[in-house]
Amino acid sequence: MPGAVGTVNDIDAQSTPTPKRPLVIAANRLPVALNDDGEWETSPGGLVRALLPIVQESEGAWVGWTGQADSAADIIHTDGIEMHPVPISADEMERYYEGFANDTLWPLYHDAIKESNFDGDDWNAYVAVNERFAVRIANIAPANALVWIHDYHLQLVPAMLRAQRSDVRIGWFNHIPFPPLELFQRLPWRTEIIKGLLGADVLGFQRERGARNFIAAAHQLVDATEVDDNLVNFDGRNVHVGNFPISIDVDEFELLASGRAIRQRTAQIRTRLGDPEVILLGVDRLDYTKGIGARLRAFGRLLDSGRLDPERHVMVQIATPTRQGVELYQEERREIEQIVGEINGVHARLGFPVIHYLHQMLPLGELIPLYRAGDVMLVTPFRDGMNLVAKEYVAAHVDGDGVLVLSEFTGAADELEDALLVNPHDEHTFDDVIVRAVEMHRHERRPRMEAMRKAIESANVSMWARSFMDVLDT
Ligand code: ADQ
Repeated sequence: MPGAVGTVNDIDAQSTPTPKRPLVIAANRLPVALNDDGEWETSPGGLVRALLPIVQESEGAWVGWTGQADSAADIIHTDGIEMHPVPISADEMERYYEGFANDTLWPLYHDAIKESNFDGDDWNAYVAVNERFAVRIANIAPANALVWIHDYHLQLVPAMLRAQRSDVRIGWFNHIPFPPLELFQRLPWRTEIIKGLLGADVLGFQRERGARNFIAAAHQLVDATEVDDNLVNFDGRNVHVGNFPISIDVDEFELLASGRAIRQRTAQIRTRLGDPEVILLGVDRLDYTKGIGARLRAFGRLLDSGRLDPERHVMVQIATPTRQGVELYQEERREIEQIVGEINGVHARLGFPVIHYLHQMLPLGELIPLYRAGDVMLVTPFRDGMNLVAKEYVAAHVDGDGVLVLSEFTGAADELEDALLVNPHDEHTFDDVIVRAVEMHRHERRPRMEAMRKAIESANVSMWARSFMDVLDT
């Protein structure tokens, strides 16, 4: 098997110059939101912070949807860069975004843990929106630009753009897993997707396994041949296929987590929760891939059996609202809220819930003290491309303490080997691992946390961006 190339560990970000060519980013969403005064503001987030300076310095642009159906926004100027909105109608939002992207591709690419909906009209909307993105990029990209397309929403754009602009270099990065051939070939439009992606010069995946899955699919479905390590030939062109594990802004998390206000808030959170011996924490988008229900059930079983004690062990679950227009997400929310109610009904005491559940988006200033207050972090998805929450928890633990329980089905498990790895489908082991985490002595906790902190410090999100750009800019 070919070795991984282009991983963030290989490069030294400081010594890598900003590319000479302009950089155009294309993603489903623009990194902006309307503020209370009706002005566009850049949304916070590690990915945006890593990419914005490169776009600014290179005088590039960003192409994407504003998130509002039927909005006809003109070019948006924020943070010294041009944002080009791609309009999407209410019908397309239902068919392209909620339908094909999030009800067909999302479950299929996550091990088909839920049945995908295969609908020809949704596919047609996906093709139409991808074509609109390609045209917009072709119209605005400076000569010889680097175009970096993000994620599963835009898999047809590479070939569509290549057909219009032969001067630009085209990269695509998949934030979610790329499934094995056996699952991918269920997709009625599998050949179109593979051909769409092969229009790129560089295809990036979170894990080497994703890159291998893509290469196998490209070979089987369109007879693309692997000519060298991480190099696939199709239609007379070579395409680089590699893994580029994404990370977070480690310095920022460490800095924020070390501040006095955050320390005070951390102490306040502990008091508010009734000063339990151990706080177990989950932070996820409310998505069925994240395994929130299985995790809560494990906590409930441990309380039922007396292996955990509601007076000493308390769980906090933060679940961010997400994709609320999709039926599977509405079902997931109902199920999770029922489990929380059942467990609290049996094990809470007046004024002291045993599970504190918030279905809310939180500012970073609240999320970081929660990470710091969490003695045991439970990151247990059934499948996840990377999982940044795991890395954020480790970065926030500037105190060198804390235990991470991490699903082996996340990309992060490749790097965070000193977490307690778990198979969330295996109830018996899952329970044992949680108890082990809760009872772990500080002599074991601290070296494990130290090793995990080293692992993330050697690979931050800027290095990730540079490593991809290095391969694209050749
Ligand atoms: P997501 O599925 O969204 O991302 P993840 O990587 O965990 O998953 O990122 C979630 C982000 O949302 C984190 O930065 C976290 O801090 C934030 N968040 C979660 N709950 C929050 C809350 N209640 N309030 C505020 N912020 C909250 C997709 C893929 C992942 C991949 C990323 C990046 O599914 O596998 O790691 O992209 O490539």
